[in-house]
This record gives sequence, C-alpha cells and structure tokens, in this order.
Amino acid sequence: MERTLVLVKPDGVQRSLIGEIISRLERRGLKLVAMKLMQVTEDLAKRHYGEHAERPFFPSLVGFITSAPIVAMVWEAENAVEVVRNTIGGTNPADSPMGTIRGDLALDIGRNLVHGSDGPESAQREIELFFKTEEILEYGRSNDSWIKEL
Ligand code: DAT
Ligand code: MG
Repeated sequence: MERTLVLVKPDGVQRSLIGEIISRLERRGLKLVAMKLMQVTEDLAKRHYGEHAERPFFPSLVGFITSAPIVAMVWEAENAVEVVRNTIGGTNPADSPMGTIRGDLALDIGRNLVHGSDGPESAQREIELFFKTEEILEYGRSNDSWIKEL
C-alpha cells in the first residue's frame, strides 16, 4: 500500500489546526500509520527541502519549518501521495480551491500549513528522514471494507 509523509507545519500547530488537518485526512479514509510531535533541526530541514536549496526562499523556508514544533505523520492508502496532495491543495493557498486544506484555511505561500510528499519516490525518501521503520505500524481497521471495495 502506498505511503506518504504529511507535516503539520509550525503555523498549523500554532493556529491549533492539528486536529482539523488530521480530521480531514481521517475522514477521507486514509489510514494513519505513524505520528509524532517534534522540533525539526536545521540539518533535517535542509535535507527535507534539499531540492529547493538554490531557491531564493530556501533560507526563510528552513527558518520557518525549524521555528516551532511540527507534527509529522505517515498516511497510507492506494495512491496516497496523489490523494493527500489533492486534499491539501496547491502550493499557494491564494490559488487553492475551496474544499482543500490550504484553500479553506490559509492565505500565504510561506504559511501554507501542511506538507505532503510530491511523488512515491520522494515520499519514501522523506518518510525515512522522519521515521524509523519500527515507528511505522501495520494494523487493520474493522471498517476498511466500507472505505475501499476489496
Ligand atoms: P509544496 O509544499 O506544495 O510541495 P514546493 O515543494 O514547491 O511546494 O515548495 C516547498 C515549500 O516552499 C512550499 O510549501 C512553500 C515554499 N515555497 C514554494 N515556492 C515558494 C515561493 N515562490 N515563495 C515562497 N515560498 C515558496
Ligand atoms: Mg513539495
């Protein structure tokens, strides 16, 4: 089953939106398989956002993500990467449709509340940055057949 990394960024934690963001993913039907509240170090931030190292916004992005605690999670579903990206909305909240997390709850590209991996390979790389194998759980849910036709 596909897995993806989701972060509730410091703005989401400070704005008391952890529950709201988790709730949207839960209600969609995805399965939460790992979660922790943590402080991102500068080293982890630079690795996580390595693809953006040369962009002008990189220093402020690293400063932001390390500025206060985040919630890191792994969510599982068929096509989890795409489903989570669609649930989150586009990078710039101002252009995100209503009904998406960013479209409903955010305004600014530098305060867009949540991260979701952008592909299966980056998901695997990012999950390994944030979680040890034993921190990711495998379990069944009694309502799985009401979410996904087997
Ligand atoms: P996403 O988070 O939608 O995957 P991304 O990977 O392109 O977007 O960029 C990572 C984060 O960097 C993004 O959530 C917010 C910030 N960012 C991206 N483009 C930016 C820009 N043009 N100006 C300021 N911040 C930007
Ligand atoms: Mg990205």
